[in-house]
Parts: sequence; C-alpha cells; structure tokens
Amino acid sequence: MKKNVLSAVTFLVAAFLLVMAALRSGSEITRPVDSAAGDSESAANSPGEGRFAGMVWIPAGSFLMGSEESVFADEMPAHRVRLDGFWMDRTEVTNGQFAEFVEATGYVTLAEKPPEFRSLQSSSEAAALPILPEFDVPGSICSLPLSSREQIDPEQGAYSWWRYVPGANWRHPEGPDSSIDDRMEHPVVHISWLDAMEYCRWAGKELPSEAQWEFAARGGESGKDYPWGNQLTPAGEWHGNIWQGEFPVRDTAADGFAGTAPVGSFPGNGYGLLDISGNVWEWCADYYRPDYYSQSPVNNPAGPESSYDPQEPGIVKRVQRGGSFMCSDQYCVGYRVASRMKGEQDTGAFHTGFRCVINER
Ligand SMILES: [Ca+2]
Repeated sequence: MKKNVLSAVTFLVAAFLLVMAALRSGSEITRPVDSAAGDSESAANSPGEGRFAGMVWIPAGSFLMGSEESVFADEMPAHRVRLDGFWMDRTEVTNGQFAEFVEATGYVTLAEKPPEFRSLQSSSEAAALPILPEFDVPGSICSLPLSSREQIDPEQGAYSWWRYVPGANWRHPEGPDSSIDDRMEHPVVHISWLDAMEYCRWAGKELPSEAQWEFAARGGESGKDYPWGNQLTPAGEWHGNIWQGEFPVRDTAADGFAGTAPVGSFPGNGYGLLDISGNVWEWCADYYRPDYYSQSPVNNPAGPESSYDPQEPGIVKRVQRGGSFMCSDQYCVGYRVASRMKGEQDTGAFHTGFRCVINER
C-alpha cells in the first residue's frame, strides 16, 4: 500500500506539467543492515571561513551507498563509493541568502515567469501539447489544506491535495497573500533545479552530487536509517522537521513546526550538517535514473548521463534528497538517509530547496 501511495507522490512535482499538458491521463520500511564501516579521513570538519563561511569540510572517504534491502528498488544495490573531500553548506540556502543573490543579479526564478516546457525529453510527444489557459500564468505548486480524508478523491490520489497556485513563488510561498518577511532564516522554496544552478554559479559553488549528499548526510555513520541513528525519535525527541499526525489532513507539528522551520532548529549530524533530513527536499546535481546504482562507478560518481524515470519517461528529472516537512511515516518517508526522489528540473514546489558544495580544498 505504502509503495502505491509513494508512487503517487513521485508524480506530484511532475503533476503540474502533466496537467498543463492536458495529459488527463505501509509496508514497513526495511532497515539497511549494517555495512562495513566507512574509512573517512580523520581530518576534523572544521567550519569554513571567507568564501567557505557557513560550510563544513566533509573529509574524503568511502561508504556503502544505498540500501542492501529496501521496498524501494531504486535504493539498490548498495554499492561502495569513494569520494574526495568537499565543502558543504551547513544549512539549506535561506530566503535571506537567496534574496542577496536576487538583489545582486536581478535573477527571476522560473516560478515567477509564465510556464514553459523546459524539461521535456526531445522525443516527448507532450512537447506538442498546449498549456491549459488556467495554468498559463506564473505560479508554483502548493499543498491544499484538507479538513478530512473525505476530501481526497481516490481517483486523483495525490492530486487531491496539491494544486497549482498562481503567484506562488519564493517570495510568496503559499501564494500572493503570503510573504517571507518573517521567514528570512527559513529555507528558500519554490526553487527549480535550474534556479538552484544559477544561484550556485553566482555563489561560486555547485550542487552536490547525489553520492556527496548521501555520504554527507550519513555523517560518518554507516548502515543507519537516519542521519542520527536507527530510531526516528531517539529518547522521544524529533531530529528533523517532518509531518506528524494523519497525512495529509492534519499536521500536529509535534516537532514544533508546521511548514518550513528556520534552518538549524534541530541538532546537526555527525558532520554538523543541519536539517539534512526533513524541512525541504534538496536538489542534487545528478540526473535521476532508478537503475543507476547498478552502474555507478566507485570513485566520485556524478550520476547518469541522462535521466530516465519509467513513470514519466518524457520528462528530464533530477535527484532530490532528504525529505521535507510534508514527509510522514504514513507516507513518503523521504527523510530516510537512503531515500531517493526525483523532480522535473524546471519545477520547484513549496517544499523544495537546496544546499551547495565547493569541490576544492
Ligand atoms: Ca513539522
């Protein structure tokens, strides 16, 4: 059951494009078994200075990436990966940081422009379809507050609680009447992969490879379910901003936050990375392919050369990792350290952000 529901959510970021294109067309999570310990350098992950300010050094090392057993086939096979050291942002990029970028460059995000099909494979028949008029305005994807499960149309599944909101963008996360004035320390959202790349270029940084992301998220531990261990709430404490309560009807915010949280509201992992699990999905540089782990090179894998999602083969997708405030144990469980997600590269949503790396010492 859970897998079916998960399949529904994987469509969610793509749902907007598909709808525009007029294509009307539980189980228990298996715990990865302990793997051989990583052999990281002993160098301390000391905080950076200058252009490395706000970053931590992730020492070179090797680890077992993915899951040895999982209900999610794209996490397998677990495979050995070796990485050079790199710097990584301690936190997700905040609204304040993104505002500096926009102020300096005048950059306009894709959600602030009329939609275009920017992430269709050249062979996709959808490229010839018109954008429906009601969606042919700037906007982005938000969740629709529900008052009861009766509002969920079984035939629509996840479409029941996601909607395209005209005027929603990073400055107005829930639509034109919302603002980020009191959220400058929250992660920026409604950021597409293409937007994130532009920010990185400006900042002299890059998006992490998926392997870098998972290695860093594991925090020097191996074979754990979460960045902090194998228990979701050790000693009853929440270690990341996710969803509690009946999904998607009522978020009890038992972790202290409904929606995004200011970055750094929870303890860091073994490398001092904050919110690496939960809060917002984080873009990685890599194209998404579910079978990449069977092809991955050992040293510094940079992802496949093209994207392929069998659920939507016509759309170019990039990897997202870490889960968000919308993830619950009844649903996408994306906050697990091995969980993989994908999104079309030109589309953000109100739970999608990023953090950066620098690949030099
Ligand atoms: Ca929460």
